[in-house]
Amino acid sequence: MKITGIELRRIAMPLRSPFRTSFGVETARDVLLVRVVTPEGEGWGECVAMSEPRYCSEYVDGAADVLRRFLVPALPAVADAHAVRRALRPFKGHRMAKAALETAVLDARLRASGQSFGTYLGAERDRVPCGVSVGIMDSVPELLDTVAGFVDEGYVRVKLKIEPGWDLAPVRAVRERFGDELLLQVDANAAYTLADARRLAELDAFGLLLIEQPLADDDLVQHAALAKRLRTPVCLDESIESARDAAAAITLGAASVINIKPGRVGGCLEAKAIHDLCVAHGVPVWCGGMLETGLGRAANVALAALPGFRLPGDTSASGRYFATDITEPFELADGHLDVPTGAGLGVDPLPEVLDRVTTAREWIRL
Ligand code: OSB
Ligand code: MG
Repeated sequence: MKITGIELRRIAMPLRSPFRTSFGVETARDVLLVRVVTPEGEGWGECVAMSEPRYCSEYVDGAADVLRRFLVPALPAVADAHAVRRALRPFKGHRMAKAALETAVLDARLRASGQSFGTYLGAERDRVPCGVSVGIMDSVPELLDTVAGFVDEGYVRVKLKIEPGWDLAPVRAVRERFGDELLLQVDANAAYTLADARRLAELDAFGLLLIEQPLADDDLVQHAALAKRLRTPVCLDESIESARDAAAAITLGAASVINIKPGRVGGCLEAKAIHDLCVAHGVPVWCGGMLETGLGRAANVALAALPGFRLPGDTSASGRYFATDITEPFELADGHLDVPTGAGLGVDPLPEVLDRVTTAREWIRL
């Protein structure tokens, strides 16, 4: 498949409500989309980098820069996803930028051959159970109202964002209000240190599914030490950028569950490799999210249908994030999202919506 050009398109998507984590508050999603154009058709990839390098070192302007300066010029003349992955390997890091480009090429390929992402990746389900990630709030009553709304909508699992000062009280309140049956987990986005182990162990009383990324991204050794002091399973997000990282974390005892985000690990191929590794080690995985639009969501939902994804993911419906998505909205039915069955990602950007939210376009001819 010959690529004739690449479009980098920047869009601004207002969030329905501010999303607060231990690393910052998001009120709008600033998204870079990659469109690959070939004689046989086009393909799309969504870059999950955020405006500022707070979740990880990548950020949207940096991703656009590395794409136009290094990654796009390195594309092989005849591109398939594996060849793209090999061609990008010499450039260190920038996994979110690489993932967007790899996804766009894979999408173009699969659209041309009529195969869906799900089928290509090895999906074994036609719908996936969905959880919801709930940001840090100003008060516990406000949190309880928000969680009640999501539970009423049918979400099968709730994840609470935590940080020092917003941990035991909100978890206790949600448990008391919604009972022991609610599947509940927490995500600290690296806000604690090992000195907080005693406090984190108090979360053991609440029967959480897992605690996600309690400590620093680059500290597997301390996560292993913490895991020994908790009954709550430790899950890693930010720490896992590759299958090698996942293997190290499992070997060290730093993680007994892994959150897989295709963007964070450099694309669906690496995500699948992590999945396969975890299945081989009996480690459950689930599909995380980065507040994606329908394009990124389609890839996540396809991935989440693989057999090792044994826990509900942060694959919420479009309406949890945006008043209007750039694709047909993903809608929750009985707590699940359907895995798209159409060719490639199986969803298309709606041209009028896309144009309305576009803030910049750049065409790179190859
Ligand atoms: O840590 O999982 C995270 C959103 C942005 C950046 C990091 C994270 C998140 C979420 C929300 O928790 C996941 C989603 O609903 O897309
Ligand atoms: Mg996380």
